[in-house]
Amino acid sequence: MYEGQQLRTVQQHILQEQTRFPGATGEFSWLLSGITLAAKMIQSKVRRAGLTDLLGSMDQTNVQGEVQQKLDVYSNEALMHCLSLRQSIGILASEENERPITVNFKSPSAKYAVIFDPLDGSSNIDVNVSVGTTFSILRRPEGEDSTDVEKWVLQPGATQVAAGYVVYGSSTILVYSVGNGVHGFTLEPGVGAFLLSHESIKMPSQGTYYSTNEGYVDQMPAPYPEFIQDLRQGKLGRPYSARYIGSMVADFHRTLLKGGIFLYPPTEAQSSGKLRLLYEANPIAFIAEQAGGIATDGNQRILDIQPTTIHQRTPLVVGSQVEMQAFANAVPAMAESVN
Ligand code: AHM
Ligand code: MG
Repeated sequence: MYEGQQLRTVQQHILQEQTRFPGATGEFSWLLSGITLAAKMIQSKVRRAGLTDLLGSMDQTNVQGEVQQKLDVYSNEALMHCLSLRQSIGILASEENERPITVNFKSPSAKYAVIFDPLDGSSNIDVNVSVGTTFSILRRPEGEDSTDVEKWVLQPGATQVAAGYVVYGSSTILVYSVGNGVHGFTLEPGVGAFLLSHESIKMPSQGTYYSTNEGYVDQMPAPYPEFIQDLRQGKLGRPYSARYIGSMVADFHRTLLKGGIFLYPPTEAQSSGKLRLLYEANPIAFIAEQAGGIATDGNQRILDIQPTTIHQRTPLVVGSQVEMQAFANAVPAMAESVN
Protein backbone atom coordinates (compact mmCIF):
# COMPACT_ATOMS: atom_id res chain seq x y z
CA MET A 1 0.00 0.00 0.00
CA TYR A 2 2.78 2.43 0.93
CA GLU A 3 5.38 0.92 -1.39
CA GLY A 4 7.94 3.43 -2.57
CA GLN A 5 6.50 6.14 -0.32
CA GLN A 6 8.44 7.51 2.57
CA LEU A 7 6.05 7.57 5.50
CA ARG A 8 6.59 10.02 8.30
CA THR A 9 4.56 9.88 11.48
CA VAL A 10 3.90 12.94 13.57
CA GLN A 11 6.16 11.53 16.28
CA GLN A 12 9.07 11.19 13.87
CA HIS A 13 8.43 14.69 12.64
CA ILE A 14 8.35 16.19 16.13
CA LEU A 15 11.60 14.44 17.05
CA GLN A 16 13.19 15.83 13.92
CA GLU A 17 11.90 19.35 14.64
CA GLN A 18 13.25 19.08 18.14
CA THR A 19 16.82 18.67 16.94
CA ARG A 20 16.65 22.36 16.08
CA PHE A 21 16.59 23.17 19.79
CA PRO A 22 20.06 22.79 21.32
CA GLY A 23 20.04 20.60 24.41
CA ALA A 24 16.58 19.23 23.67
CA THR A 25 15.84 16.26 25.90
CA GLY A 26 12.86 14.72 24.15
CA GLU A 27 10.40 15.91 26.76
CA PHE A 28 8.70 18.27 24.34
CA SER A 29 8.04 15.41 21.91
CA TRP A 30 6.70 13.40 24.81
CA LEU A 31 4.39 16.30 25.68
CA LEU A 32 3.06 16.56 22.13
CA SER A 33 2.51 12.82 21.99
CA GLY A 34 0.05 13.34 24.88
CA ILE A 35 -1.97 15.59 22.59
CA THR A 36 -1.88 13.15 19.67
CA LEU A 37 -2.95 10.28 21.91
CA ALA A 38 -5.88 12.30 23.28
CA ALA A 39 -6.81 13.34 19.70
CA LYS A 40 -7.05 9.67 18.72
CA MET A 41 -9.24 8.94 21.70
CA ILE A 42 -11.50 11.92 20.90
CA GLN A 43 -11.79 11.08 17.21
CA SER A 44 -12.74 7.53 18.03
CA LYS A 45 -15.65 8.78 20.18
CA VAL A 46 -16.64 11.47 17.66
CA ARG A 47 -16.84 8.79 14.95
CA ARG A 48 -19.34 6.91 17.09
CA ALA A 49 -21.48 9.96 17.90
CA GLY A 50 -25.11 9.02 17.46
CA LEU A 51 -24.30 5.44 18.35
CA THR A 52 -22.86 6.31 21.73
CA ASP A 53 -26.24 7.04 23.28
CA LEU A 54 -27.54 3.71 22.06
CA LEU A 55 -24.47 1.78 23.12
CA GLY A 56 -24.11 3.87 26.23
CA SER A 57 -27.56 3.05 27.51
CA MET A 58 -26.89 -0.65 27.03
CA ASP A 59 -23.62 -0.34 28.92
CA GLN A 60 -25.35 1.69 31.54
CA THR A 61 -27.86 -1.02 32.37
CA ASN A 62 -25.67 -4.01 31.86
CA VAL A 63 -22.15 -3.13 32.83
CA GLN A 64 -21.15 -0.05 34.76
CA GLY A 65 -24.23 1.95 35.58
CA GLU A 66 -22.42 5.15 34.57
CA VAL A 67 -24.17 8.09 33.00
CA GLN A 68 -23.05 8.54 29.39
CA GLN A 69 -20.67 11.45 29.14
CA LYS A 70 -21.18 14.29 26.74
CA LEU A 71 -18.48 14.39 24.10
CA ASP A 72 -17.02 17.68 25.19
CA VAL A 73 -16.66 16.43 28.75
CA TYR A 74 -15.10 13.21 27.48
CA SER A 75 -12.69 15.18 25.25
CA ASN A 76 -11.64 17.36 28.15
CA GLU A 77 -11.00 14.34 30.33
CA ALA A 78 -9.03 12.62 27.57
CA LEU A 79 -6.69 15.61 27.21
CA MET A 80 -6.42 16.14 30.96
CA HIS A 81 -5.61 12.48 31.49
CA CYS A 82 -3.05 12.14 28.68
CA LEU A 83 -1.30 15.40 29.49
CA SER A 84 -1.26 15.15 33.26
CA LEU A 85 1.09 12.16 32.89
CA ARG A 86 3.72 14.42 31.27
CA GLN A 87 6.27 15.62 33.81
CA SER A 88 7.18 18.67 31.75
CA ILE A 89 3.69 20.17 32.19
CA GLY A 90 2.98 22.47 35.12
CA ILE A 91 -0.44 23.86 34.20
CA LEU A 92 -3.39 22.68 32.13
CA ALA A 93 -6.14 25.15 31.27
CA SER A 94 -9.27 24.31 29.32
CA GLU A 95 -12.43 25.93 28.04
CA GLU A 96 -14.25 23.34 30.13
CA ASN A 97 -12.65 24.35 33.46
CA GLU A 98 -13.15 27.68 35.13
CA ARG A 99 -9.69 27.67 36.70
CA PRO A 100 -6.36 26.26 35.43
CA ILE A 101 -5.38 22.88 36.83
CA THR A 102 -1.94 22.57 38.41
CA VAL A 103 -0.23 19.33 37.50
CA ASN A 104 3.43 19.11 38.28
CA PHE A 105 3.54 22.77 39.07
CA LYS A 106 6.09 22.91 41.89
CA SER A 107 8.66 20.69 40.23
CA PRO A 108 11.53 22.39 38.38
CA SER A 109 10.95 19.90 35.56
CA ALA A 110 7.56 21.53 34.87
CA LYS A 111 8.35 23.83 31.98
CA TYR A 112 5.14 24.25 30.02
CA ALA A 113 1.50 25.25 30.28
CA VAL A 114 -0.95 23.70 27.80
CA ILE A 115 -4.19 25.57 27.13
CA PHE A 116 -6.90 24.00 25.01
CA ASP A 117 -10.46 23.89 23.80
CA PRO A 118 -11.09 20.14 23.85
CA LEU A 119 -14.02 20.07 21.43
CA ASP A 120 -14.73 23.32 19.66
CA GLY A 121 -18.02 23.63 17.81
CA SER A 122 -19.48 20.68 19.70
CA SER A 123 -23.05 21.78 18.96
CA ASN A 124 -22.31 20.57 15.41
CA ILE A 125 -21.92 16.98 16.57
CA ASP A 126 -25.67 16.31 16.49
CA VAL A 127 -25.78 17.07 12.76
CA ASN A 128 -22.60 15.29 11.65
CA VAL A 129 -20.61 18.44 10.99
CA SER A 130 -16.87 18.81 11.59
CA VAL A 131 -15.60 19.76 15.04
CA GLY A 132 -12.10 20.33 16.36
CA THR A 133 -9.59 20.61 19.19
CA THR A 134 -7.30 23.64 19.55
CA PHE A 135 -4.17 23.83 21.71
CA SER A 136 -1.60 26.39 22.73
CA ILE A 137 1.68 25.67 24.54
CA LEU A 138 3.39 28.33 26.63
CA ARG A 139 6.66 28.29 28.53
CA ARG A 140 6.83 28.62 32.31
CA PRO A 141 7.24 32.29 33.27
CA GLU A 142 10.65 33.39 34.45
CA GLY A 143 11.60 34.03 38.07
CA GLU A 144 9.30 34.51 41.02
CA ASP A 145 6.26 34.69 38.81
CA SER A 146 6.52 30.96 38.27
CA THR A 147 4.54 30.44 41.48
CA ASP A 148 1.62 32.48 40.16
CA VAL A 149 -0.74 30.17 38.26
CA GLU A 150 -2.28 33.01 36.27
CA LYS A 151 1.12 34.24 35.10
CA TRP A 152 1.66 30.89 33.42
CA VAL A 153 -1.37 31.30 31.21
CA LEU A 154 -1.81 35.07 30.84
CA GLN A 155 0.95 35.48 28.28
CA PRO A 156 0.55 37.06 24.85
CA GLY A 157 0.15 34.59 21.98
CA ALA A 158 3.47 35.70 20.49
CA THR A 159 5.18 33.75 23.28
CA GLN A 160 3.60 30.42 22.28
CA VAL A 161 6.21 27.69 21.91
CA ALA A 162 3.89 25.60 19.80
CA ALA A 163 0.24 25.56 18.82
CA GLY A 164 -2.12 23.65 16.61
CA TYR A 165 -5.46 22.03 16.11
CA VAL A 166 -7.15 18.81 15.12
CA VAL A 167 -10.15 18.72 12.76
CA TYR A 168 -12.49 15.76 13.10
CA GLY A 169 -13.90 15.98 9.59
CA SER A 170 -14.20 13.60 6.68
CA SER A 171 -10.78 12.52 7.91
CA THR A 172 -8.97 13.46 11.12
CA ILE A 173 -6.13 15.90 10.55
CA LEU A 174 -3.67 17.37 13.01
CA VAL A 175 -2.01 20.68 12.11
CA TYR A 176 0.79 22.04 14.27
CA SER A 177 3.71 24.43 14.37
CA VAL A 178 6.66 24.86 16.69
CA GLY A 179 7.46 28.18 15.02
CA ASN A 180 9.17 26.61 12.03
CA GLY A 181 6.36 26.42 9.48
CA VAL A 182 3.07 24.55 9.58
CA HIS A 183 2.63 20.84 8.98
CA GLY A 184 -0.45 18.63 8.68
CA PHE A 185 -0.83 14.93 9.53
CA THR A 186 -3.80 12.81 8.55
CA LEU A 187 -4.83 9.95 10.77
CA GLU A 188 -4.51 6.59 9.01
CA PRO A 189 -7.29 4.81 10.93
CA GLY A 190 -6.17 1.30 10.03
CA VAL A 191 -2.73 1.91 11.54
CA GLY A 192 -3.72 4.40 14.24
CA ALA A 193 -0.93 6.82 13.28
CA PHE A 194 -0.93 10.42 12.11
CA LEU A 195 1.04 10.46 8.84
CA LEU A 196 2.58 13.54 7.27
CA SER A 197 0.16 14.58 4.51
CA HIS A 198 0.64 18.38 4.26
CA GLU A 199 4.26 19.50 4.60
CA SER A 200 5.14 23.21 5.00
CA ILE A 201 1.64 24.55 4.45
CA LYS A 202 1.53 28.04 2.96
CA MET A 203 -1.71 29.98 2.90
CA PRO A 204 -2.44 31.24 -0.63
CA SER A 205 -1.99 35.00 -0.84
CA GLN A 206 -5.61 35.37 -1.96
CA GLY A 207 -8.62 33.09 -1.87
CA THR A 208 -12.15 33.05 -3.21
CA TYR A 209 -14.18 32.58 0.00
CA TYR A 210 -15.18 34.70 2.94
CA SER A 211 -16.39 32.97 6.07
CA THR A 212 -18.55 34.69 8.65
CA ASN A 213 -21.96 34.34 10.29
CA GLU A 214 -23.74 36.69 7.92
CA GLY A 215 -26.92 36.32 9.99
CA TYR A 216 -25.32 38.87 12.34
CA VAL A 217 -24.48 41.42 9.65
CA ASP A 218 -27.01 43.96 10.92
CA GLN A 219 -25.45 43.72 14.38
CA MET A 220 -21.86 44.19 13.19
CA PRO A 221 -20.14 47.55 13.64
CA ALA A 222 -18.64 49.46 10.72
CA PRO A 223 -16.70 48.62 8.65
CA TYR A 224 -17.57 44.88 8.76
CA PRO A 225 -20.85 45.02 6.76
CA GLU A 226 -19.32 47.31 4.15
CA PHE A 227 -16.20 45.14 3.87
CA ILE A 228 -18.28 41.99 3.40
CA GLN A 229 -20.30 43.76 0.74
CA ASP A 230 -17.07 44.77 -1.03
CA LEU A 231 -16.01 41.12 -1.10
CA ARG A 232 -19.34 40.06 -2.59
CA GLN A 233 -19.28 42.82 -5.16
CA GLY A 234 -15.84 41.95 -6.50
CA LYS A 235 -13.93 44.98 -5.18
CA LEU A 236 -10.94 42.68 -4.56
CA GLY A 237 -10.84 41.69 -8.21
CA ARG A 238 -13.34 38.84 -8.01
CA PRO A 239 -16.78 38.31 -6.46
CA TYR A 240 -16.30 36.13 -3.38
CA SER A 241 -18.35 33.10 -2.41
CA ALA A 242 -19.45 32.48 1.17
CA ARG A 243 -18.59 29.40 3.25
CA TYR A 244 -19.54 29.14 6.91
CA ILE A 245 -19.52 25.88 8.82
CA GLY A 246 -19.94 27.38 12.29
CA SER A 247 -17.00 25.32 13.54
CA MET A 248 -14.03 27.66 13.81
CA VAL A 249 -11.39 24.98 13.36
CA ALA A 250 -12.99 23.66 10.19
CA ASP A 251 -13.67 27.15 8.83
CA PHE A 252 -10.06 28.11 9.52
CA HIS A 253 -8.65 24.89 8.07
CA ARG A 254 -10.35 25.64 4.76
CA THR A 255 -9.04 29.21 4.90
CA LEU A 256 -5.52 27.91 5.60
CA LEU A 257 -5.52 25.56 2.61
CA LYS A 258 -7.56 27.59 0.12
CA GLY A 259 -6.96 31.17 1.25
CA GLY A 260 -9.64 33.77 1.92
CA ILE A 261 -10.80 35.32 5.15
CA PHE A 262 -12.61 34.22 8.32
CA LEU A 263 -14.30 36.86 10.47
CA TYR A 264 -15.96 36.60 13.87
CA PRO A 265 -16.59 40.29 14.58
CA PRO A 266 -17.97 41.99 17.65
CA THR A 267 -21.78 42.02 17.56
CA GLU A 268 -24.48 43.84 19.52
CA ALA A 269 -25.05 40.71 21.56
CA GLN A 270 -21.32 39.98 22.09
CA SER A 271 -19.34 43.20 22.07
CA SER A 272 -16.00 41.35 22.22
CA GLY A 273 -17.01 38.67 19.76
CA LYS A 274 -17.56 35.08 20.79
CA LEU A 275 -14.24 33.34 20.40
CA ARG A 276 -11.80 32.92 23.27
CA LEU A 277 -8.39 34.50 23.04
CA LEU A 278 -6.17 32.00 24.84
CA TYR A 279 -7.28 28.69 23.40
CA GLU A 280 -9.11 29.59 20.17
CA ALA A 281 -7.76 32.81 18.61
CA ASN A 282 -4.12 32.46 19.77
CA PRO A 283 -3.39 28.99 18.33
CA ILE A 284 -5.24 29.86 15.11
CA ALA A 285 -3.32 33.15 14.80
CA PHE A 286 0.01 31.37 15.44
CA ILE A 287 -0.69 28.83 12.70
CA ALA A 288 -1.96 31.54 10.33
CA GLU A 289 1.17 33.67 10.71
CA GLN A 290 3.46 30.67 10.40
CA ALA A 291 1.72 29.88 7.10
CA GLY A 292 2.08 33.46 5.80
CA GLY A 293 -1.34 34.76 6.84
CA ILE A 294 -2.45 37.51 9.21
CA ALA A 295 -4.73 37.57 12.28
CA THR A 296 -6.11 40.61 14.12
CA ASP A 297 -8.89 41.58 16.48
CA GLY A 298 -9.72 44.61 14.33
CA ASN A 299 -7.37 46.85 16.34
CA GLN A 300 -4.20 44.91 16.83
CA ARG A 301 -2.37 41.70 16.00
CA ILE A 302 -3.99 38.85 17.92
CA LEU A 303 -0.58 37.57 19.08
CA ASP A 304 0.26 40.94 20.69
CA ILE A 305 -2.81 41.06 22.95
CA GLN A 306 -1.89 40.91 26.63
CA PRO A 307 -4.54 38.65 28.17
CA THR A 308 -6.13 39.72 31.44
CA THR A 309 -8.43 36.77 32.13
CA ILE A 310 -8.29 33.12 31.19
CA HIS A 311 -11.58 32.89 29.33
CA GLN A 312 -11.57 36.35 27.74
CA ARG A 313 -13.15 36.73 24.33
CA THR A 314 -11.84 38.52 21.29
CA PRO A 315 -13.05 39.42 17.82
CA LEU A 316 -11.05 37.43 15.25
CA VAL A 317 -10.29 38.29 11.65
CA VAL A 318 -7.80 35.92 10.04
CA GLY A 319 -6.81 35.09 6.51
CA SER A 320 -4.68 35.65 3.45
CA GLN A 321 -2.49 38.66 2.74
CA VAL A 322 -4.70 40.24 0.07
CA GLU A 323 -7.96 40.06 2.02
CA MET A 324 -6.31 41.10 5.28
CA GLN A 325 -4.64 44.11 3.66
CA ALA A 326 -8.02 45.12 2.23
CA PHE A 327 -9.58 44.70 5.67
CA ALA A 328 -6.82 46.84 7.21
CA ASN A 329 -7.49 49.55 4.65
CA ALA A 330 -11.15 49.47 5.65
CA VAL A 331 -10.16 49.92 9.34
CA PRO A 332 -7.53 52.66 9.38
CA ALA A 333 -6.63 51.98 13.04
CA MET A 334 -5.63 48.51 12.01
CA ALA A 335 -3.22 49.26 9.22
CA GLU A 336 -0.29 49.22 11.65
CA SER A 337 -1.04 45.73 12.97
CA VAL A 338 -1.24 44.27 9.48
CA ASN A 339 1.81 45.93 7.99
P1 AHM B 1 -18.00 26.76 21.34
O1 AHM B 1 -16.62 26.97 21.92
O2 AHM B 1 -19.08 26.93 22.37
O3 AHM B 1 -18.10 25.47 20.58
O4 AHM B 1 -18.27 27.99 20.32
C1 AHM B 1 -17.32 28.30 19.37
C2 AHM B 1 -17.89 28.09 17.99
C3 AHM B 1 -16.82 28.24 16.93
O5 AHM B 1 -16.32 27.00 16.54
C4 AHM B 1 -17.57 28.90 15.79
O6 AHM B 1 -16.72 29.69 15.00
C5 AHM B 1 -18.59 29.72 16.51
O7 AHM B 1 -18.84 29.08 17.75
C6 AHM B 1 -19.89 29.81 15.77
O8 AHM B 1 -20.71 30.71 16.44
P2 AHM B 1 -22.07 31.27 15.77
O9 AHM B 1 -23.06 30.17 15.83
O10 AHM B 1 -22.43 32.45 16.63
O11 AHM B 1 -21.75 31.70 14.35
MG1 MG C 1 -14.84 26.67 21.68
